[in-house]
Amino acid sequence: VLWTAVQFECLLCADDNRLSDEGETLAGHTVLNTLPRYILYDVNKPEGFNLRRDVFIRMASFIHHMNKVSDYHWILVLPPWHRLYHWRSSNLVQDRVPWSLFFNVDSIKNIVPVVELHEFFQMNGLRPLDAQVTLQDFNLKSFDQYPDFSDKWEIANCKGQIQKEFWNLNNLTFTKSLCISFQGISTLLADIVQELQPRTIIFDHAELALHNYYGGQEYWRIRKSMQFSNNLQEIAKEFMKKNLKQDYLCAHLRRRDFLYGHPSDVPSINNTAKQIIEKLSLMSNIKTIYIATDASKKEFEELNNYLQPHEVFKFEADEKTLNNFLDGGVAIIDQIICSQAKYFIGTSKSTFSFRIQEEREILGLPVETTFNSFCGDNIVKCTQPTKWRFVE
Ligand code: GFB
Repeated sequence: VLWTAVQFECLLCADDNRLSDEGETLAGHTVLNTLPRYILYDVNKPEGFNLRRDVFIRMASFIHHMNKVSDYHWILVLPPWHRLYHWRSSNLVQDRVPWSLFFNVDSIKNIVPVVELHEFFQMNGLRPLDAQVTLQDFNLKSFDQYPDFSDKWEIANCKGQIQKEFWNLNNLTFTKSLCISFQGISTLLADIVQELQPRTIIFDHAELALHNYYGGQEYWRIRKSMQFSNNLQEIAKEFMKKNLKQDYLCAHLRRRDFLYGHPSDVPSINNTAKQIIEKLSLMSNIKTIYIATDASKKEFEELNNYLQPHEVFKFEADEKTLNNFLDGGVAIIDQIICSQAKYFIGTSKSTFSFRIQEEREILGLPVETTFNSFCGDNIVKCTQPTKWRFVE
């Protein structure tokens, strides 16, 4: 593949700790081809794992676009997973986790030119990045003004604090730093790159850049490439082989901060159990229940009691699995198991549930077994998730 060849060339400049343009001489070698340029990004700190996966797709489409419109070859640097708010095991060090712990990065590389952060450092050394761009919203000037949804960006005064140290790395520095008010799709970022002409650039708050075409062909091509790592797939498979010998229903029950963030979407434990039992009564062939949840132990036990005499399973990581694959890996194991269930019911508005629905679409499971979510306690009209169908 093209970028592998180009990367190889860039290894010449790794010795030198600097990137160079076409024709420059580095350590006695003449670099004939244009060397790649790199785009790094980060996302608003409190955002969870599964929204971040979505932001990756937007940035991957941006990289595809850059490689169509620019004379240079652009590579996206995968932002390490770092101290996510929902990763609660305080005894584990969950800093700067590479994508390869969770994903099959080779599969992603077949579709998107990406490198892990440590690979970028091998190429770039300690050379400062040419630009740090902090994206921010436009100010709404007055209440009576019609909202303007047109795609636009402009260099502006910084509204909030800008990030000084990405992923706690004090050796990642920048030659210049600016704030840009931004509204639009991710490919609009290309205009910023065009203006600044950097060789290396980092965008912060990349979540502000929207999808070019959510649910389109390119979206699914990138999404499909984000396969989970073989190790995690193996652990899930073993668990299923041992425990889930018959057809099972998976319920994803999002609680904790969702109880405050989306109170009307999360049913009480008792009502959750009622909704699961009601579903099962309509499907005579399913008797087993798998629960994926971030609920506390006490809440899970309460749910389990309400669900008796059904057979109820939940994945509990042993110490070794948790140490090796961290909270993020355990969450993915839950997602893999739910993606293969005979029937899935998730939590409304949870991106954790959305990603399971996508996985099931990729697997080609019947649509009516996938796009289902729990109804909140006092909801008059309980809307079900939009059916985002896989397109090839
Ligand atoms: O993934 P996520 O963005 O989904 O964040 P939402 C939820 C995190 O909680 C997951 C843990 O990444 C896991 O770490 N978690 C949730 C679970 N459900 C499960 C589960 O079934 N099993 C396991 N093992 N872990 C949004 C957040 O969460 O909720 C926003 O992204 C904000 O930052 C909002 O907090 C209220 O879309 O559900």
